[in-house]
Amino acid sequence: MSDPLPSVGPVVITAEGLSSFTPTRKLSESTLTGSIYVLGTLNDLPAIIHIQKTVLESGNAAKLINTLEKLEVFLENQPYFSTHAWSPSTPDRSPDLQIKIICPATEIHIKKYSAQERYMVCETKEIYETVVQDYINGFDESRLAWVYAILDGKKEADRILYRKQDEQDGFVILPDLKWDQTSMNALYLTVLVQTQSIRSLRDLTKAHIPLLNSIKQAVFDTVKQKFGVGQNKLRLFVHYQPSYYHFHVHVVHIQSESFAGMLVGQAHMLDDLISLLELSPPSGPSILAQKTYTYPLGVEHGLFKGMKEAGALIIDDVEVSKEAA
Ligand code: G7M
Repeated sequence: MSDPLPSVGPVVITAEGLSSFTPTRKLSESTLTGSIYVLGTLNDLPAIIHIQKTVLESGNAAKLINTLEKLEVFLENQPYFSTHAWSPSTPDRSPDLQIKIICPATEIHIKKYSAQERYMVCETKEIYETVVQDYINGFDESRLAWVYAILDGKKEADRILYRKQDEQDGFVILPDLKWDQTSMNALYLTVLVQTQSIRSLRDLTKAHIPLLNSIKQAVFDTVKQKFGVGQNKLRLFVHYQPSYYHFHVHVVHIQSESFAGMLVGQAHMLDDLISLLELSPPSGPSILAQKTYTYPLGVEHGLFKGMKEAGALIIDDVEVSKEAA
């Protein structure tokens, strides 16, 4: 199908000229970069405008942080804070920045957010029992303070979307730290279970199937009722390894672009977990407890050294033949 360019004179682009841009509709948006493609007309000509903030250069980022005109904190769960911010040029309009703050940040936070080399590891049941379990048992309780503060109603109480009160089967649904509740395509919720007995998906048993199903149903009902988003638009998944060893489920809109934590290897669909539990033997360890997990691990991760010593790192020992080289 041919779609010839209309023959018009030279189009001159100036800030003044753009003031007459009339938007027709949004064509697409990136939840990752916050950029938008808008269709409209410019001097009666159809025009597509892609608008995106320029990538911040590190020197400018610090300057921007020092000179903000206004800041509104919408999540406070010390040391974690999420805010909307206004840079100096836009104090009276909608916030042009979403700033997340960790303060006071620990050495572990610093390592977590530092660019680092990552390697594939293969975690068998034996490696779990000899390396990972010790790591989880030694996990500093204070790192879970934010979770307990939410479950106890001491933090983020006004953000709770749903709460089922029960020692064994209770859970809460609330917006994740990463979501500012402005764009539905970026919807990101977290479900925290009440029980402290499930530290990771390896601890799930057949007995947890009703809990997992009731989480699913409550998420679908809550998201539909509060945000008008249908269950066929949601991805429910669980991390392995997670950052926090208190069982929780991630709920993300399928239009949301990939966070690193949504990649295969780390993200496990909740439905797959339920299915594997259903297929597990009636008694004894579940398939989830016994299976091997393969995932990338950063060299700064607390598990890395132990995994390396236990031989869990996948070795790059493929011999390249002369022809292939
Ligand atoms: O990687 P892991 O599966 O452990 O993910 C933990 C999730 O909890 C991430 O999606 C975080 O963004 C989210 N999260 C972390 N903190 C510290 C908070 C918090 O203080 N409040 C809320 N609402 N979510 C958090």
